[in-house]
Amino acid sequence: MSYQDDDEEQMGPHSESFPKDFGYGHSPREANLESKPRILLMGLRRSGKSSIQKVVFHKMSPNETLFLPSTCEIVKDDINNSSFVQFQIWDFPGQIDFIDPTFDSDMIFGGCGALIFVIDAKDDYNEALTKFKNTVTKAYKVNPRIKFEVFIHKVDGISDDSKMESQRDIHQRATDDLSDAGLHQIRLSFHLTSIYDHSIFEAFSKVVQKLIPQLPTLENLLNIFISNSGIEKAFLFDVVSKIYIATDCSPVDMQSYELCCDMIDVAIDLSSIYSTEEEAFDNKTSSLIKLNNSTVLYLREVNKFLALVCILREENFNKQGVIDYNFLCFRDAIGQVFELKIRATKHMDEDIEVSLMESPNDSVVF
Ligand SMILES: Nc1nc2c(ncn2[C@@H]2O[C@H](COP(=O)(O)OP(=O)(O)OP(=O)(O)O)[C@@H](O)[C@H]2O)c(=O)[nH]1
Ligand SMILES: [Mg+2]
Repeated sequence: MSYQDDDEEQMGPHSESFPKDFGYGHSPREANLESKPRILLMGLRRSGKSSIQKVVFHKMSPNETLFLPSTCEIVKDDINNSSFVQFQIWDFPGQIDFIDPTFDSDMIFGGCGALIFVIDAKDDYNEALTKFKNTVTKAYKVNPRIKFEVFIHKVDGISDDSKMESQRDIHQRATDDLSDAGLHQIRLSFHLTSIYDHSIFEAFSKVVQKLIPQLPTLENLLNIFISNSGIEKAFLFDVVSKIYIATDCSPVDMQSYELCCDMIDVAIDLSSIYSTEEEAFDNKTSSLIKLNNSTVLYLREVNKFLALVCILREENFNKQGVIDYNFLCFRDAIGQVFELKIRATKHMDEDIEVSLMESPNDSVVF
């Protein structure tokens, strides 16, 4: 079981300050919707599914979600941020009924990569747990490869003790229910989330990462990069959504993640105000922030959609030349992974993709 600890203070709403034209790209290559991994958002009515999707992928401010109408039919959203992060999110109406014969479970669960089940932690969750059990049982029968992710949601304003208590209780009951149904082999991941802080972005990052076949390569590249550059922590960010698609193997603490998210906001905001270029984020984008605790934050553009954000000690930044040189090697290597994927997609040549997945470290040369 993987857990995400969340003992953060409640934060203010996220910046909505991305320029409007800094949206998701759409290319003809990406038109084939059905072949992309699918993430399903399920859970009871008003548990917060649509809010999560809007806040993470459409820059809606958390307060605006108060006015979201209830979802009446499945809403399919295509996410095209980068070649690494391509998937669809299907937002379900809370009242959907699996027993209904018109519910085509083979089609819905068949191509599904991850199923996020959202449980409102502020509400009585008995009904949610029953629905969870029915949903997982049905989905697992159709497609046992689905990753099941439980978002214990709306934990803002709840004390740390009650958060932990809800998580323990939900975990226990969800696992017991599944064991009773003879499904003890299913692995569940639990995340404490809220749209009012960074926890929802962190949780979504982890869900998306599980769907990226190149993840081991990316992590390996990051490990090599940081160990050769005197860097403490590095995140590879999808700039538009601010989910991180990979990080090095050292543990992630929420504060570092928040700092890096905020840095992206600052860099893009300043760039969109003062830059004479059309795009706020391009191949010359870089940013350096020195904090008053002898820590440096360093951001570099990797490609049109990805940024590398690093945290390091000030004295290690003396060797900026080494860091910059290593970064160029890192960017090249990412380019190679990216090119391989494009080629594999273009020619529909599955061999390339498979060989990339099986020997993910081949292209790593620094
Ligand atoms: N406090 C708090 N409220 C939240 C959070 N996420 C969503 N909400 C609120 O929950 C209410 C319901 O949100 P929706 O996103 O419409 O819920 P839904 O699951 O899509 O509901 P249906 O479409 O009816 O199934 C809204 O008023 C949101 O503002 C959260 O993290 N914290
Ligand atoms: Mg909804």
